[in-house]
Amino acid sequence: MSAVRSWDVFCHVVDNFGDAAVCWRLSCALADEVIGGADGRTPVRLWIDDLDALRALQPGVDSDESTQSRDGVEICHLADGADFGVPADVAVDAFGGGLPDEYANALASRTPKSLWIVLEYLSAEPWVVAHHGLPSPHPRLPVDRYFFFPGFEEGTGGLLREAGLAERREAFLRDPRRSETFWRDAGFAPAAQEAKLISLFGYENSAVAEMLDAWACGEGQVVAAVPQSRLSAGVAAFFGASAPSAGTVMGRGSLEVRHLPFLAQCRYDELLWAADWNFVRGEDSFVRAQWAERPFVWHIYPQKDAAHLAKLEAFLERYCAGDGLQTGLAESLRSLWFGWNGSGWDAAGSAGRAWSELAAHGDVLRGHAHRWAAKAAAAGDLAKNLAKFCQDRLK
Ligand code: TRH
Repeated sequence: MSAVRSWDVFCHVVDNFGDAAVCWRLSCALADEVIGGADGRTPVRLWIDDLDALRALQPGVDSDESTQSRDGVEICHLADGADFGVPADVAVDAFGGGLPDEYANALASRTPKSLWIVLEYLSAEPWVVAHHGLPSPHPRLPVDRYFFFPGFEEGTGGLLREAGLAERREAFLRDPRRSETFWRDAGFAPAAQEAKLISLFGYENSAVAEMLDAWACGEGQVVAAVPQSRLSAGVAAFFGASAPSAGTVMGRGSLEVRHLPFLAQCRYDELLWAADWNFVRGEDSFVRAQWAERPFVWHIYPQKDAAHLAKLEAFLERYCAGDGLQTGLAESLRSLWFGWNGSGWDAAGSAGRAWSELAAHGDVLRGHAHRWAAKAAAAGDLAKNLAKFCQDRLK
């Protein structure tokens, strides 16, 4: 439990869902950390400018309410004229979106002092640990901003991993009716027992046809579960169809595609846990796939001049290091990841070759994913690390 008694998390939704997703998870986890609120206010306030993005993840959120409470968090619409009241003990400026000037001015002059934390994007690159936790003077105000970096190793801020996650996953996997329940709730009959289940979530992707073709022409039956995303139209185009609606099934050879609605976050976790392989993207689903302990492929958010490929390489370097993977498997995984991220499968059919090599070693890859999750968790839970970091600087 932390001595920090109040938090304000500021979330500017740039695009997609990850900003809202990370800020929501962080806010809920901080609410679990706080010992009773300060001055009668709710200990954790999430100030977010796009309530629709949050509502997609948490269907109970009301997009029209300027303030509402849920799971111990006060959700406040970040809009012009918002009444911020007294700044919290700690203000979290997520992904450097900035704090409103009015709030920043009040924070800088608050006594006792408040902390300004800039929560950075997740990266596996080696430079992160040296930059984590450093203060930097604000250009205009008499206040330091501390840069807090998530990460995969000791000395970084760690990764968001809420209490009870492992237990929820194990309870789900122990339930013999989990698959039937999941598919029924999504509007489908259960998938064939022997089929390999793959979840597909990504951005528009020129490699999608080659990947689907590899599954369609492959030996074993594959069921691809595709929640509505920017990838859905490209999947439908492979079958010569236009934008699919939820509930649509498409098939070719050994491949059956099931188009799902965009799922509530807790349902999406269940899909990641149930699947044999997960194709994920961005930051939050990338982390959730690691906690699912299943082989996965990451569609990293594309950046200009291919800057994202260095980030991809840095993660794969860590993931494939050590005794986990024989060289051949590591190379096939690298080929699959880089091909999926548009750095091109070097020759026709290389997606199929990489896939058939990996699919034949599913058990080894699952064992590796299990060991990796324990390794990635070693840096600790980000919310706990942040609470301790702030407690040490406020006392
Ligand atoms: O939506 P994203 O692409 O968001 C990304 C990240 O924020 C990234 O850091 C940022 O640079 C980029 O946007 C601009 O991917 P991400 O981070 O995986 O967030 C998606 C969230 O949606 C995640 O919490 C999983 C959740 N989700 C559901 O709740 N239901 C679903 O059906 C699916 C497919 C995802």
